Amino acid sequence: MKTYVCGHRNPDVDSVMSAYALADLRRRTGLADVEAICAGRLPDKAKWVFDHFHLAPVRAKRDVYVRVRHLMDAHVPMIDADMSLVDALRKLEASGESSLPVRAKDGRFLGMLSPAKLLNLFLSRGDLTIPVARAPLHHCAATLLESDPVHDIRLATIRNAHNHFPVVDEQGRLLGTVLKRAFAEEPPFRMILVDHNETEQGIPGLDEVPVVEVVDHHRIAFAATKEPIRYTADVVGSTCTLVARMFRAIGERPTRETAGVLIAGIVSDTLLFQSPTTTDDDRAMCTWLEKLCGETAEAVFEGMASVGSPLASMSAEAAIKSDAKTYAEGGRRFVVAQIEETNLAQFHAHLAELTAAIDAARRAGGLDFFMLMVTDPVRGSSELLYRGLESVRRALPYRRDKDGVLLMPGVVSRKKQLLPEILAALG
Ligand SMILES: [Mn+2]
Repeated sequence: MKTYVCGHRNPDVDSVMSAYALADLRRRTGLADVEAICAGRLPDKAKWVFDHFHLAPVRAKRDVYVRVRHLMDAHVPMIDADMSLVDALRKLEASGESSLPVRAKDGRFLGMLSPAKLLNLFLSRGDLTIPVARAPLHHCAATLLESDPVHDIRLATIRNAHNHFPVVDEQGRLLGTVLKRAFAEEPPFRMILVDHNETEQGIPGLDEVPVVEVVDHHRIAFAATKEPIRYTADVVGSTCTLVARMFRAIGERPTRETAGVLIAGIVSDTLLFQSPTTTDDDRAMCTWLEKLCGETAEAVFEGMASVGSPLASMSAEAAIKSDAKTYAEGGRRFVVAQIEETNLAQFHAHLAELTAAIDAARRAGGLDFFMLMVTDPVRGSSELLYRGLESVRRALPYRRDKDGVLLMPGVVSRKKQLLPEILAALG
């Protein structure tokens, strides 16, 4: 039976990485069919980690609802419409089923072959060498769509008189059969939760699937379980710290790649050990993992920080030109450039190169002033690097910080918020 390892909705790096590494550990400890999944879109930083360590990323999955296709019975054969009725009846006999689905040449579902429907044909001594397509077929009403969630149709099928339900895809092509008893069986997969334990925070459909294990570092609000489950929780900075500890506890060494994945989760949740949630155990596990991985925690953290950061990934010259607009207003020529940067620390770290690049661009373009607006779309604020005419800078309504950068809280639009202030400053 399949087991999914999954973190919380709106997944973060710790959720994704702990799922990946725990699936690796469980595979080693003998769980045959285990897959790490991501509850929704894979974060870009997590994608960087998998690329960096040459790993296939975990699969993004919208939900874990049990669907009709999960219940299909592979042992129930299908009858092709051009088969002779005699051969089809032999196949039906051999299958031990009371009826079998018939499919047309183009794959469409035609109806069910059932001896009861053929009684008239037998009694009239009809020719049994005719193709199935010309025999009377049973048209049962309950054809199921493979993508139907089972919870929507369970009651209707259990009440239905038939025991066999043909399953079709969106195009009406026959895919197989679901037997009635499948609806009463346990779901065909299990869940292992990482980095969360509350059902409401989990992947949709979680409440229908048995949870067999939890590894987490959050408050516990887990539902009562029917059977004993494995539950690992502790007050540490990252779920990946707990997974690393579990590797160590049974004498398993993560591969270079899995060690890197675990480091990514730890430094991401602890903000490279700066977060107040950091514990000695986070540092100790990370030191162990660094040896196995051959990369430092700082390097992995920096790599992730460069994702979605134009300042970390391009030169200062390229950054100031990537979205620069030139204006001629009030007898002045000037440029307002804008970049999006979710990590404003990157901006301050690159201030010297950016200033030099801007001054060079001012000289080359004969500009009166040049400003670079660095917008943090997450916080909805910007900071401004201004070079040029002092009179204009002084007339702008923004406070200067100690780096000389102008602070623009709540300002995100160059056109609607910054430009009117510049025009006012030009008088
Ligand atoms: Mn976490």
